[in-house]
Parts: sequence; structure tokens; C-alpha cells
Amino acid sequence: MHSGMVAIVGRPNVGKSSLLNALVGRKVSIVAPKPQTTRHRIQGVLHRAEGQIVFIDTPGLHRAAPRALNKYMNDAASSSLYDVDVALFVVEAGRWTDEDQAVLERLKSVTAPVGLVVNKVDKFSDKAKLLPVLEKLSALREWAFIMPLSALKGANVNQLANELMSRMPEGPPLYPEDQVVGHDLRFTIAELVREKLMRSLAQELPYALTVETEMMEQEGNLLKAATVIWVERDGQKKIVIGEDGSMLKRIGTAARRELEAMTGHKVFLKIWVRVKEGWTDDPRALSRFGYDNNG
Ligand SMILES: Nc1nc2c(ncn2[C@@H]2O[C@H](COP(=O)(O)OP(=O)(O)OP(=O)(O)O)[C@@H](O)[C@H]2O)c(=O)[nH]1
Ligand SMILES: [Mg+2]
Repeated sequence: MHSGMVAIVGRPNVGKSSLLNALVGRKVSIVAPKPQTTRHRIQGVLHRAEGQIVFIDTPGLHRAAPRALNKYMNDAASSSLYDVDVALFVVEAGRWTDEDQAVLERLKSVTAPVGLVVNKVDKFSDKAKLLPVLEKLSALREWAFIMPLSALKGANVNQLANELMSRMPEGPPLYPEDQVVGHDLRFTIAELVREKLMRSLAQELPYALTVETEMMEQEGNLLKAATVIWVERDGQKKIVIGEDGSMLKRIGTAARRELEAMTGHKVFLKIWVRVKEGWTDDPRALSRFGYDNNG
């Protein structure tokens, strides 16, 4: 048996979480069109006859990080780069920013081999235009390999898995055979609610909120859960609830449907909205909401 760990890093919004989900064949990590969707290290496991790969999806490494929450996210991403067998640097085909450059710098101190994933190649209808892009990227540093792919369409994802499997050291499995997701259902419920909020709310509001699962109970085929959406100010609470509760209802329905499909249970989901002033820059509140790298 072969087994090992692979960290997936890159700036926000390049498709790291989409890639994790495509690699393990199910939704483990939430995905949204806005940057800074992922806030924690998320583990997903690929099982094959020849071995096992534990992937670690990470928050997008970003600058403009004034609050303690941003620092937590960047630290969570950086710290995952050590003690892995391979690091994957995910970039977006045809789009290189200062934040990509900063990730490239950060990777200099990483001892594990670094593979470059050039994602979103589906955006290039003319594949000939992709060649100069790949050429430029290949000259940036020494890469263990370069894999152009589309996490969205699934193109070359299997080839990437093969490449990684061939690089995993010999060793016993790290996870039981039937476990694909590294976290528990309470976390999944909170993340799904947060994903719907990321997708539905405009601009800055998603960055001012966090979601906590307060209660979870299984009664036969019924899964009962209560979550709290914490915002920073009263005005934000009004927007999250929406006119006559319309926004909250939409969020709740979308999250519940997905949970039902995922678990095969009937789901009863209650959502509250509460205010915790300044929580994004308050170490004690952060720790309480699960943003704690020491815990
Ligand atoms: N066209 C295209 N879009 C993609 C592809 N992969 C991901 N996306 C889209 O890119 C956006 C960001 O995807 P995520 O997987 O959340 O990106 P991420 O790197 O995890 O982002 P953070 O968690 O914010 O760091 C979403 O709208 C995805 O649907 C791809 O291969 N092609
Ligand atoms: Mg992500």
C-alpha cells in the first residue's frame, strides 16, 4: 500500500476546493464564486486499490489581511505546507496576480516537491493559446510536474490523481476505507449554510459572518439541526434575514435540500441570526467559533 498527504494551496478563487471535490469524487469542501470561501484546512481522502491520498484543501493565501480572521486563514494555509508528501500550487490559466507571486515566494521554503496545477483551462477554447501560458509558468521555478486541467469539467483530474499516487510513499492507510471526509456532520452543516450565504449575499457581507451548529440530533430517519449565523452588526442581521425572512428562508431551503441529498435523511434545519460585535478581529470570539490554529 501507498499512502500520503497532499496540500492544495494557491490564492483565493483559483479552484482549490473544486479540485479537491473532483479528486475525491464528492463534495467535501464548499465552493463559491467569491474569494476567501474556504476558511479552514479541509481534508478529503482518495481511496484506490494501490493506495490512499489525503488531500488538504486550504484557505486561499491572500494579502490585504487586516483582521485576525485573515491571519488565521493565511496561517492555516501556510502551516499545511509542511509535513506533506507533495504540495500542489493551483493557479488560474491566463491569470497571474500579485497574490500568485506571493504564494510562489512562500513555496521557496517548502521542502516537499511542488506540482503546478493550471486550472480552468476550459476557459481557453483555443488550446494553442494555452501553450505560451504554460511555457511562462514552467520557467517560474522547478516543478515536480505541471498539470493543466479543469476541476469544473473534470478534464485531466484523473491524470493528476495518477501522477500523485505514483509519488506517495509506501505506508499503511491513514483513514478507514469508507471515510472520504475529514470533518464531522456538525461542521458540514455549518459550512453548507455558509456556502449558501456566500453565494446569495452581495459584496462584503459574507466576510462579516460565520456559522455555528448549535444543536444536532438524529431521530430515526430525521436529522434535526440548529445553526446560528453570527454577524458583526445589527444592520447586517436585517440583510441576512431579508424582507419578511425571505433571504433566510432561501438559504435554509437550499442548505436543507443539499443535506437531505447528502445524508439520505429527512432534515429539519433551524437557523438563527445573532450579533457578535467585531468577532472577526477578536481572538476569543474567533477561538470560540473554531478559528483556532492551536486548538
Ligand atoms: N471555468 C471554470 N471555473 C472553475 C473551475 N474550477 C473552479 N471554478 C470556479 O471558480 C470559483 C472558485 O472556486 P473554488 O473552488 O471555491 O475556489 P478556491 O480556490 O477554493 O477559493 P477560496 O476557497 O476562496 O480560496 C467557483 O465559481 C468555481 O465554480 C474550472 O476548472 N473552470
Ligand atoms: Mg476553497
